[in-house]
Amino acid sequence: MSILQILEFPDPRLRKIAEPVTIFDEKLEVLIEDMLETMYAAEGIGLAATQVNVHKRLLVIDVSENRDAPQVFINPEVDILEDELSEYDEGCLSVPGFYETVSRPCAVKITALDARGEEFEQEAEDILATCIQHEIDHLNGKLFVDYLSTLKRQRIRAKLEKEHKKSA
Ligand code: QAP
Ligand code: CO
Repeated sequence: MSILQILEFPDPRLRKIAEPVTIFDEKLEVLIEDMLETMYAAEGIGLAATQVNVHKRLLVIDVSENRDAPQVFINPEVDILEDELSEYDEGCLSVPGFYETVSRPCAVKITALDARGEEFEQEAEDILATCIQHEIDHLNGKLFVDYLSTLKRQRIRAKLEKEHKKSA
């Protein structure tokens, strides 16, 4: 297993639209294991393939307290179950050090494939609903900072660019 490098905002590769997964092979299983390992090592609750520069429609999530309940969603589709919105302080492994409040539908139904290509459905609310929507946004080239004001987004961008220059 290996820990993968996570792209950071404003890297333009985070804007790519991911392609559906069509091949369910050993290589996909290795990618899933590596994404989980990378997410746990970074102490994240969700990671989309886009963030590790793989432009395929898959994401991993673990919102459990004990960090022992990994979930994999391949080619996920989201249906909004309730118009009500919930607010969460969102962060992102691709936007390290920044958290801002974002509103999203509070209850969703996800249809996705598992690692073997079998379809499943799952209803989600609270943090899981927020996290899945956040991760699916990544697959569409979208980041949580896109929901903020231009001013806030530009401040975050400037601070991260400065840090990237320092460590380059
Ligand atoms: C998305 O984000 C999410 O800045 C997943 O220094 C986050 O796992 C959905 C992280 C919150 C809903 C609520 C961020 C770790 C992890 C950081 C993450 C950091 C270290 C973010
Ligand atoms: Co993210």
